[in-house]
Amino acid sequence: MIDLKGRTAIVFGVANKRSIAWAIAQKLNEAGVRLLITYQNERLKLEAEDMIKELAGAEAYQCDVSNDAEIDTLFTRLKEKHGKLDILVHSIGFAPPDALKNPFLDTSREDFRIAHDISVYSLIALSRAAAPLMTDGGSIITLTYYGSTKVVPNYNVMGVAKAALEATVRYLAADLGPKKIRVNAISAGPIKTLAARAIGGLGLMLKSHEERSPLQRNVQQAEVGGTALFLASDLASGITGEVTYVDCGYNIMGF
Ligand code: NAD
Ligand code: 0WE
Repeated sequence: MIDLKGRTAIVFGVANKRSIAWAIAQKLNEAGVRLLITYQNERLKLEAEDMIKELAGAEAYQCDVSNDAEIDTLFTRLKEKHGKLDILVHSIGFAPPDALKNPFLDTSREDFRIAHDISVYSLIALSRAAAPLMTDGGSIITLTYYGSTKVVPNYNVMGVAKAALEATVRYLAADLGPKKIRVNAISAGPIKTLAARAIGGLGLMLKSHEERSPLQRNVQQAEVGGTALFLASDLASGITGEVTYVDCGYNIMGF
């Protein structure tokens, strides 16, 4: 049993109970971590406040990561209220829908900018804001996908953004290593969440994963949560700048 009593985590990217961020929050909570959950906007507020009732001692805050002022306000409040932070989970990705529908060649400058701002730059901004609160060291975890390294039809500009995210993990790990802050990514296999359900052909993709992955099934949110708990814990004290695949082995196959 991993025991993280006395630690505090902030989790970004909870939209509903299917969110990978929610499964991570639950695993951390089971290990005794105090949870601060953030939701993107007013529309998601009630759902978030209702969900955190399941987590002892949890609090919910609003934060749109495309807005520097909101990030600033959030971390000022956290510093006042909690002083110290140990774990940050970044489980956010977004590209405008047209960019995932039209040919990659037609990606507009604005859609490229938005995808990278929300899916990649936000990790830099949040890490910079969190680092001064991680006075005993810390663990920063983000979520990526196989489309960063191989072409997955329709993943398009998100694949380019995930490649940049994985490189960002390495550069942040180098900057923050001297402060004993580790930065890692989990590359999850496809999971039927809100972000994934909006995609046409998800059913076919899940079926093909089931057939082709060594474990012959799809991965579940809770398994990603378990890996996040490990990466957040001292068991992973020697791991930083890495991408850990939690995909039932799909990525190792050549055919
Ligand atoms: P999800 O829809 O539950 O989570 C995406 C979250 O991003 C939502 O909570 C949404 O509110 C948040 N978000 C988007 N724009 C934001 C903004 N401007 N400010 C603050 N929050 C914002 O879906 P999910 O599948 O749990 O996705 C979480 C992460 O996991 C993403 O990075 C995604 O790329 C990654 N991922 C998902 C899968 C999958 O198949 N579901 C696989 C691998 C990686
Ligand atoms: O990272 C993701 C999802 C990212 C995502 C999803 C949406 C849908 C709604 C980013 N932006 C948006 N914008 C929207 O308007 N995944 C890893 C899940 C996913 O998305 C795919 C996939 C998989 C898997 C898109 C195409 C092909 C496969």
